[in-house]
Amino acid sequence: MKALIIVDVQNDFTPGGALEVEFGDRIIPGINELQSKFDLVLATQDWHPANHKSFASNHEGKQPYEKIKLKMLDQVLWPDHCVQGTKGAEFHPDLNMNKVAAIFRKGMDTEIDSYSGFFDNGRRKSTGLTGYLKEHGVTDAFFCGLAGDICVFFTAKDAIEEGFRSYLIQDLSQPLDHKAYANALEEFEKRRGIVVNSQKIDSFL
Ligand code: VGL
Ligand code: ZN
Repeated sequence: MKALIIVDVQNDFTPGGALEVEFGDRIIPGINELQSKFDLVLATQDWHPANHKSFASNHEGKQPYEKIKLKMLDQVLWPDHCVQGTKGAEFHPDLNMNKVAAIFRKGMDTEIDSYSGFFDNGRRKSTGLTGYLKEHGVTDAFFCGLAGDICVFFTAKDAIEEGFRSYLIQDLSQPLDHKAYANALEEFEKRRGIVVNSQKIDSFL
């Protein structure tokens, strides 16, 4: 059983958004097209309270992209983004959500960030995604979305550790930082993750 997991294709990560990924909207038609090939389609949604500690605005004198320690973990401070209930947190209007069976929200705990759709960055709490996938008999998990070097990468990497065959669809993900993305893909493959192109995905389905 194979599942497609669409990571954080939200307004704030697309052009015009608070934490925009350049060309982040260009992957959406391809993601929509791909969905019909999967029996199970899921999505993750970055979903922060306004007082989230990953926001620079919640630290006196700090600017976005500065680095701090949060609960002993390295934390990049971000512009306010994906605040619960705002337009920026909504899925991009062009993303077809009809086939999406469940949405896994993350980043709700003010004290810790959550790049992966499986766990927070300290691996303290699970979102339940592993249990959901296992209960549905999923063996192979395919990931795409935004941002390629951050939430797509960390989610796909955790999928390997959770015992799934994990595929990262390279052309249907867009990174915030291209150099970080190249490093991330290399690390993903070293850990036996499989980087695929949507045009060649049929041989894996
Ligand atoms: C993300 C930074 C902060 C992502 C989420 O979805 O890649 N990046 N929050
Ligand atoms: Zn976030």
